[in-house]
Amino acid sequence: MQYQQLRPFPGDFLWGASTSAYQVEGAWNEDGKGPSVIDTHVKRPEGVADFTVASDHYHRYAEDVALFAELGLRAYRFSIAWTRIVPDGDGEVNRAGIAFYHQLIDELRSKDIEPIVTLYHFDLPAALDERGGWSNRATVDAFVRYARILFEEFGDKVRYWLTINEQNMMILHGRAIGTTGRSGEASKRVIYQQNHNMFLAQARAMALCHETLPEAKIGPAPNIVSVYPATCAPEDVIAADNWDAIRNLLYLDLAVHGSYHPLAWAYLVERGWEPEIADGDLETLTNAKPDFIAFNYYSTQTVGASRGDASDLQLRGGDQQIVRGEIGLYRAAKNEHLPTNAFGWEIDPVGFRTTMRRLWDRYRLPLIITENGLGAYDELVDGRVRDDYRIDYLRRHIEQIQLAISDGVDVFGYCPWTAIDVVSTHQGISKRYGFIHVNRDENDPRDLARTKKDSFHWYRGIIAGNGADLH
Ligand code: BGP
Repeated sequence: MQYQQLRPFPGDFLWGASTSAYQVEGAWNEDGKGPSVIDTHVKRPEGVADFTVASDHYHRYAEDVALFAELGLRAYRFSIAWTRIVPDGDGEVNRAGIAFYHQLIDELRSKDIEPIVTLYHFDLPAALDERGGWSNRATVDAFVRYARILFEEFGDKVRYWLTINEQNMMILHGRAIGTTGRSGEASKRVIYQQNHNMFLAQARAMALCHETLPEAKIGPAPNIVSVYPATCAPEDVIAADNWDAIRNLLYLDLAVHGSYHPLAWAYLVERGWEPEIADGDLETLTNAKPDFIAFNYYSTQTVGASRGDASDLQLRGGDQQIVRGEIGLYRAAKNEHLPTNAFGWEIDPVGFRTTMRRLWDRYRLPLIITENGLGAYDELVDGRVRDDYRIDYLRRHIEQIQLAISDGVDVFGYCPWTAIDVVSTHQGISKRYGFIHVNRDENDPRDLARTKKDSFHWYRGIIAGNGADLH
């Protein structure tokens, strides 16, 4: 639909930005923090930065929050490191870790920045991983206990909670992004049991949040793409539906309705990967109701009918945004209409609108975008980062939010990835996303000085005008 007049962004729209604990904080073993699977198991290619120092936000959070305030952020979406709060996952509580997040949240609130807190963003405590990780149902109890600690500690300061970041990517691409730890080096059957256990953990955390914090809101945060058929051949449409069910709807239906999407379940049964469902599980899943859907959007994906052989598969193996293909199910295809970024991720602003429309159509829950952004090889030249390519990317995506709002979709916030440069999941610090440049490279942490990029000044203007100055 084309409009004569677009609807404005709501007055209380949460213009924000995102990070995650292990990618931004550094201080990986300080003040009592325990190791997570990221510290013990991530295997990086030679010369790619690790997460030990990251962007050193742990020590520089006050300076960073002052910059976020200057940027005009109304919200900041970050994660709490489980291993700072409970170093071994389910034992002693570490007061120093709790104190850090009190300071961070207080700093944000003092500047009128709404904290949006992810409970778990890829960094499972290594001690739990040693005991089977998500294969072990005791990890579900440990997660709920950890959630309870956070709700009790921060419940009077935090209104928006996210359960698990990109559970679907941990299941589908855990090896590529390095989130599996030891327990994830398992068969698909085991991994889909882990998936089921994570759904239980999420459901119980949502129910607990509602019980203990009636004013708070909580939701899941999967990575969602709209899936396009490679052509209008009916077989390609079936393939697109297959992949949509397994990649997106499995996770969304479980979070919202507490039930397995029928096509995804048929797939699991066909492969012999269906999880064991214990007595009471289905009740636990259906009793939990999210208040909103948070989702991360970077691109769409395009697939065709399976040819039944290795030509279905993407040779590079795939990652969060690069579709992999699966024999007998769908074939990875390239969308000739879309450009790609420097890392092979397709760029599709219009697909963003499609994704918002589809989510609203199916679930009728308010939406918040908790990640969206452009990874690029930024260069700091004479104290300036001229990232006009990022401005262009963000502008074109924000325009599509306004179109989706005009279509009648309830979108209440946008938190692009990232507020400040962080270390990428598997491609180092050279793949930058931030509004604020951090002076370091893969091997040398340098002075970690902060510099506002051109996109910082641009986004500040967009927020100040509540999205009215996009064009
Ligand atoms: C998402 C993750 C983030 C983030 C982002 C960009 O999948 O939730 O943690 O890193 O993608 O991905 P990458 O770092 O691989 O470029």
